[in-house]
Amino acid sequence: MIRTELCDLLGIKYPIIQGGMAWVSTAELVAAVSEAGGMGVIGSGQAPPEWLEEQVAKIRTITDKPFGVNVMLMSPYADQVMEIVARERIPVVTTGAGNPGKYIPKLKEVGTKVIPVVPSVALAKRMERSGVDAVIAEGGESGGHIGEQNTMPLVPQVVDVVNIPVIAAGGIFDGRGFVAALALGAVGVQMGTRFMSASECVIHDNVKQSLLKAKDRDTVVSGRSTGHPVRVIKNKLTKRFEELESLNTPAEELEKMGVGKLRAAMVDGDVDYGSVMAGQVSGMIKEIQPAKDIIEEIIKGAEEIIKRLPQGR
Ligand code: TUI
Repeated sequence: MIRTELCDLLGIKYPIIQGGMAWVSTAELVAAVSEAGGMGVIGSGQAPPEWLEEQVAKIRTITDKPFGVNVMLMSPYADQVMEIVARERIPVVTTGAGNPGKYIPKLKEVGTKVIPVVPSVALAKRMERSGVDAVIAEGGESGGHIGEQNTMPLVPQVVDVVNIPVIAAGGIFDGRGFVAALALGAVGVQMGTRFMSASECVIHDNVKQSLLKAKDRDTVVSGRSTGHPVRVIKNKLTKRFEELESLNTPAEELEKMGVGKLRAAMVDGDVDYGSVMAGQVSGMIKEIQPAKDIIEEIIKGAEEIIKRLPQGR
């Protein structure tokens, strides 16, 4: 049985957090992950606060286990979403795409644990000083909006400079990646893409089929020129972006083109012209299985690896 201080910090059985993905991490998946002993996290993306309230209520009808909310800090609703989080006494908030500093005092006051995603050592240090409970060091192997560093060098550099728990994310898929993360000094992992293949995940079947078909080189980083690079599965949209970037199309025009594309993929199943955000581990997805099986397979795999590892004498 693998337990780490993350289990105690969050009140969960296994040190596995599900990435809070917009249009992907809805009540069904979140409840399934939490019920299975991990930490399910709602992806609030750019959703209005009423949507979040509905999701929270729905989860509470399915499970009494703890769950979290991911707040995408570039959302126009971020302030209102944070108010809901505080009012509903959500146990954990993860944040992405920005610095959650201004929200921390209020969240601490109501007892919500705050765990920001940090793409760099500098932000990790700043977040520790602001009083967060842990950080998620996320490498560019991840799907969606990414920073410049990769997981293997980022995690130990963050571990070396902070005294709070560090969770590893980006490129982690199974027991092998999980043990590697612990070896780098992390107390647990956050996984997004792997949970897109959960049977409880409500994304359109076209996206699940794209994941099942994906090979190692099928994700690309798109939109670097906009300042908000995203890792997605290669398709007609990424090709169009590349062409427009090579013609020096202004960033604002490209940003405009991206509006609504994540929903188009995840909800409507437009895998040609939608933004199919997914990480480099997409190439490892071979089946659709319940979240509980995913979590148990990772833990069992990790335990076997730890037993087999060469013993230092
Ligand atoms: O946030 C994510 N992944 C996401 S957000 C998203 S929606 C979106 N779509 C297009 C453009 C922008 C957002 C899709 N996927 N992961 C966590 C993450 N956070 N990755 C990188 C960061 C990050 C970047 C800069 C965190 C903090 C940060 O700080 C800058 C600052 O203000 O210091």
